[in-house]
Amino acid sequence: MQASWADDPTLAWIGLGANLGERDAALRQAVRAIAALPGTQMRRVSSLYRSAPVDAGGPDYLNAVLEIATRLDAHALLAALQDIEHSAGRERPYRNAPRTLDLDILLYGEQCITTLALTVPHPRMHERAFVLQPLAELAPERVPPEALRAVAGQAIERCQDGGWLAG
Ligand code: PH2
Ligand code: MG
Ligand code: MG
Repeated sequence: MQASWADDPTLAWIGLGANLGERDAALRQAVRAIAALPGTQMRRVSSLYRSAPVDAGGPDYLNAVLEIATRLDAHALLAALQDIEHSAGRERPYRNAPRTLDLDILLYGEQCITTLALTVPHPRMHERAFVLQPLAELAPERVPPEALRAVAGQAIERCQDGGWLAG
């Protein structure tokens, strides 16, 4: 059985997205819930971005990235994020369906993880401006400039600085 609790905290970056309901309220509530997880400290949050759906339909998304330090292992963190999505009314009628809240582990320290439940780094993060732009604000060393250039054509607008969290 894998340990779910480590002695030293690991830096992790979480992608937040919503395109249904009160999107900004859902993202704010999610940040509060993540910061309250056991062994977890919120470090920084990116600006808030509005982005057109990529490989998906429905209304525009609000997206941001959150940096945390956590003693939860990656699978325990995933389970906790799924609980938070569920509490926000997340439904999964089909792949990439519009959603009230999506929380994705983008990076978990330097770890590469491939299990049935979880792939880290997030397998599609390098194709998505709505991940790379906010992540580059917090961890530019983890975002190759050529990846940012490759997504430069995607429709995305920075709508608020990190103060969005205060509401
Ligand atoms: N999430 C998806 C699919 N497409 N597009 C945008 N703009 N933002 C998202 O968060 C997003 C998406 C699947 O998780
Ligand atoms: Mg996602
Ligand atoms: Mg997801």
